[in-house]
Amino acid sequence: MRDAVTSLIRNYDVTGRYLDRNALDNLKSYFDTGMARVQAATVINSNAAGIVRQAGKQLFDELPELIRAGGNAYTTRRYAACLRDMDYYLRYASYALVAGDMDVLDERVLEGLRETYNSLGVPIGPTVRGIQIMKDIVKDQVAAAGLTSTGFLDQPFDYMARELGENDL
Ligand SMILES: CCC1=C(C)/C(=C/C2=NC(=C\c3[nH]c(/C=C4\NC(=O)[C@H](C)[C@H]4CC)c(C)c3CCC(=O)O)/C(CCC(=O)O)=C2C)NC1=O
Repeated sequence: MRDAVTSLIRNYDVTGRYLDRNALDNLKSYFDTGMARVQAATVINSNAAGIVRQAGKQLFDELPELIRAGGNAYTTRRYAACLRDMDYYLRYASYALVAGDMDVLDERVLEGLRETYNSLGVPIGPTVRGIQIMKDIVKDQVAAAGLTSTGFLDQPFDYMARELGENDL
């Protein structure tokens, strides 16, 4: 699992180069956003259950067929599995935000996920929508907590949405 710093070092080490201007600029921008990343993660951590609940409610309001007979989130067990998946996406997004690197998402979340979803008939489009709803809620809450310069917030959510949704939307 990599973060912004280890990824960069790895790239330079492969070719035996010292960190150049470009590398140092990248590092600087990561460190400059470091405190804000930690604060954003703190907002997520302390509201995670509420964020997942609210996102689930909004998703099922938008797409009520998901929880009707025949829908993939119909039955208590599948409803709970759906919210649990949303909670996974949120938790790993918070890790990726702090790491400043999306590698943790590839390694722990996305690997094999499309195949699993396809084999269980979990619809990808609505899952992607659920991830986008969580992104919007997180952005609202982080802004409400008074944090500015949080342009990095979209990244993990967009990354998961894009990787999961690829070819399928
Ligand atoms: C940490 C990484 C990780 C992820 C991401 C993960 C996802 C994941 N979601 C699953 C199921 C599921 N996922 C959903 C999700 C949904 N259904 C819908 O209609 C909605 C659109 C959506 C919620 C937004 C449902 C309903 C199931 C159960 C499907 C079934 O068993 O029929 C399964 C199958 C095994 C199980 O039920 O636990 C996995 C592996 N597991 C992991 O370990």
